[in-house]
Amino acid sequence: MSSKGSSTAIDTIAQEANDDPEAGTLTDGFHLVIDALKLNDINTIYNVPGIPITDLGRYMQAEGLRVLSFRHEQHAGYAAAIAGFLTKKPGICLTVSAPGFLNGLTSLAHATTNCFPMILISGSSEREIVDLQQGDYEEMDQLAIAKPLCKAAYRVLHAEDIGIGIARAIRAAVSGRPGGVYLDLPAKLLGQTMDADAGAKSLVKVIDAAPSQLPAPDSVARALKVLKGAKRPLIILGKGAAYAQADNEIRALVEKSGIPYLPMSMAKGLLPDDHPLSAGPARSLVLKESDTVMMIGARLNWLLSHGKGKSWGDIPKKFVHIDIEPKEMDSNVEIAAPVVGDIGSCVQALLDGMGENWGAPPADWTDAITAKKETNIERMAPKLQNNNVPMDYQGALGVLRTIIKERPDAILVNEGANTLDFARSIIDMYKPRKRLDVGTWGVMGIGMGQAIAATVETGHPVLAVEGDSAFGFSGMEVETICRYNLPICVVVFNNGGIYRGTDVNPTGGADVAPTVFVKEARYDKMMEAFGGVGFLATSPDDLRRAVNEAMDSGKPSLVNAVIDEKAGTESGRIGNLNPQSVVSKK
Ligand code: ADP
Ligand code: TPW
Ligand code: MG
Repeated sequence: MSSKGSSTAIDTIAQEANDDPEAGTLTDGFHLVIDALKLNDINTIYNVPGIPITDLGRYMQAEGLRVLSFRHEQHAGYAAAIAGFLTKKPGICLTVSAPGFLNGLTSLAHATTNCFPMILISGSSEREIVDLQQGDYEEMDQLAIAKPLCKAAYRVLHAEDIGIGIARAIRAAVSGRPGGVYLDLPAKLLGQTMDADAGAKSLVKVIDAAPSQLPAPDSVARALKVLKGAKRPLIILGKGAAYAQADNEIRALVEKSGIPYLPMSMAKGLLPDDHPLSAGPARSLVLKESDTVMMIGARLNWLLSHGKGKSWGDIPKKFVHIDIEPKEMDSNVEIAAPVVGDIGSCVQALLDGMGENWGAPPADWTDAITAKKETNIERMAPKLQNNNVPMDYQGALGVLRTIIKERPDAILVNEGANTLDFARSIIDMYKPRKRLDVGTWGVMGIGMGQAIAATVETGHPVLAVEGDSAFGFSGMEVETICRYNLPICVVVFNNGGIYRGTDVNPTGGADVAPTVFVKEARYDKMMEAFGGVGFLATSPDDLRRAVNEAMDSGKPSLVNAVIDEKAGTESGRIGNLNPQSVVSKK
């Protein structure tokens, strides 16, 4: 590394201290970072080593932190982001400068978009050289680049500010609406020294990092009034509700009010999907026919068609919206009763306000939902039991549905297009925060990072259900899974391509179509290459045997599940979002 640049006051003091036999012991930037993290109960680091943070990772491990090295920063970042979701503590991703930082930045932006607390800590080059653009090793103005993509971004220049810098990063990540925070640590900072006692005193333990935010009493009264007037009420639970860990309060609210609920993808299992008040299998009906909708930790974004349009039908709706972020209110439609606060406090306030004799919604509403659910479930049942070869999505997912029912503690990670959409509706979840997926962006590549963090943070086994394209984005992390010997079973839904494996190049040229992969690829061999167990499954019976064996063994495993290459549809269930050419579609 370059040694150019002026020395700081701290360096000078430290040098004098070293020369003085009477002086106390010294600490340095490396150890202040570690001590600050430990003081705040942050014990796991998802990283990729290199200049200038290789030794930081080594010292972290020496000091008892768990340091997990990935093959690419994006996956370390997705791991950190989902660790934040699962634990309500910021997940930490540690990267090198410029390219490593940029690789991590995608996942930091993802964390922010999904409201997951995460801190991306990147080493950076010499400020003096970067700011004059003199071409330092991996030169980049990382702080400026990170700023628009995260909730907050900080840089620490002096060792004595490390404690404050980390405290600010933690508080920014978890308080209010959680999100991603960038923390820039220049190489020179890590080597700075200072008196150890003064260093210890400079550290900050963050007290009450995410304080309760109680809703205003009149907002609660207004919400109760709107709910009381409802003839066809509906609750929508989003991943903010899962994040809040107010599981008992939410369940009590649903059951006391008797209001049917629809879980968003990552809120599945907050109440078990087979709960009598689940309206999951009657989704279209409840969106169209409801007259009052209470959103709890879910945004009216594209995933809910912005709260209007065809899927919401013609019946005017009144919205009650519980969220910690005041700006979320009226983001897409008028909110009749905004309730701003943390979900635990808001839901408890509603429960208190409902009293003992709240009463159930009109029976014609709940009966209509139950009837629709039963019809849909009955219609689906035989499809889920089919034993077709090659497998279709229903046959393969019918098997995995049973496996999750039998193993409700396992965490399901899921990405792909058809593989995602079918799995989300077919696989029932029974416990909170057991379903992790592509989130708000529908991003491909979260799979292995999420799988790794899910088991590391919770100790539970993981079943990762992956489209073959989706898996490819993070496939090299199977080495990471094997290296740490993690109880992860990856099932690759191998239909030979993106959406389908059947596209052809219309010109007849040598290149295959843009959506098509190598035929009969053997993803199972990738896991075997690193000492894990590979399985090939061509029928639902094979799949059942393989996944059960893998989950029983707890060994890193990959099941290559051969799916009919004709079975999928373009973009799964969101093909309508593709723009259409007026010229032709060949
Ligand atoms: P989904 O994709 O499941 O619909 P979203 O990510 O759109 O969910 O919405 C999550 C919402 O939850 C965000 O608006 C966020 O501000 C909110 N949120 C997150 N944590 C809390 C909390 N503890 N209390 C209240 N709201 C929260
Ligand atoms: C970072 C676009 C959405 S879904 C998908 C892509 C490439 C893959 C679908 O194929 P898969 O599933 O996984 O094989 P299946 O069952 O339908 O065949 N880059 C990023 N994110 C997204 N969403 C894309 C591209 C996309
Ligand atoms: Mg595919």
